[in-house]
Amino acid sequence: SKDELQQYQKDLIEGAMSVGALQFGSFTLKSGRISPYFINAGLLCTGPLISAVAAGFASLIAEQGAAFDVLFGPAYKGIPFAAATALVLHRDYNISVGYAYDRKEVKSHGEGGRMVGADVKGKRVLILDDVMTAGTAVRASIDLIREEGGTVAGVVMLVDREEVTIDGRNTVDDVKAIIGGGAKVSTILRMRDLVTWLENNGQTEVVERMRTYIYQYGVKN
Ligand code: OMP
Repeated sequence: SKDELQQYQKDLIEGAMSVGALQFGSFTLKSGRISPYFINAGLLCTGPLISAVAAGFASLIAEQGAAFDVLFGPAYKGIPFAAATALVLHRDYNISVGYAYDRKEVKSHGEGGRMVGADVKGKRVLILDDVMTAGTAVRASIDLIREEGGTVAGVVMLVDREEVTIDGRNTVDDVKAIIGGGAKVSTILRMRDLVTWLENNGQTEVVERMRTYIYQYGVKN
């Protein structure tokens, strides 16, 4: 039986496809894996799309219910998402939090430092990012927050590709264990939601290629 998708999930998938932020083909990932699909969240760069993404994140955060002070959106693609989500949390949920992001390059003049925006020192920080595959990027964010004196409160992702780490463990379980304290890792869209959408839209050939890829790199349930 097919899982039903929420309307906002369908809207996000279709919106992403319409601007090429979700593509099917053959793509080499950061982990070296050759994937039949790729999400380029940087292309979700219109008012309506960032509005949909931020609304999805805000709803996920409200649902997750983790207490936190600062939203951290890593450079570059996490930055507009964290800012827009802080705006929606304030406007629609009466939740007031700061947002912060990092620099890709260290600045030696002016105010210096690796971080921009809300101070994370001594704060509970929720990490918000675009895509999680083998967990390398999110682990780097966790390390950065800790080095800057913050406590990681949890993770929210736009897309969880539901894959294993480089050494074959469940990425989400691995990230939860690194954070500790029963932290939650939540996502707006998972690999299985993309497959459901493809099935519902008769994309049999793409579904086949997705399944082959999942067999190789997907989390074993
Ligand atoms: P991991 O660090 O392996 O979890 O991969 C996540 C990162 O890979 C993201 O932050 C992106 O930089 C990039 N990525 C995408 O943007 N979209 C994808 O569909 C897949 C990847 C990827 O390389 O795995």
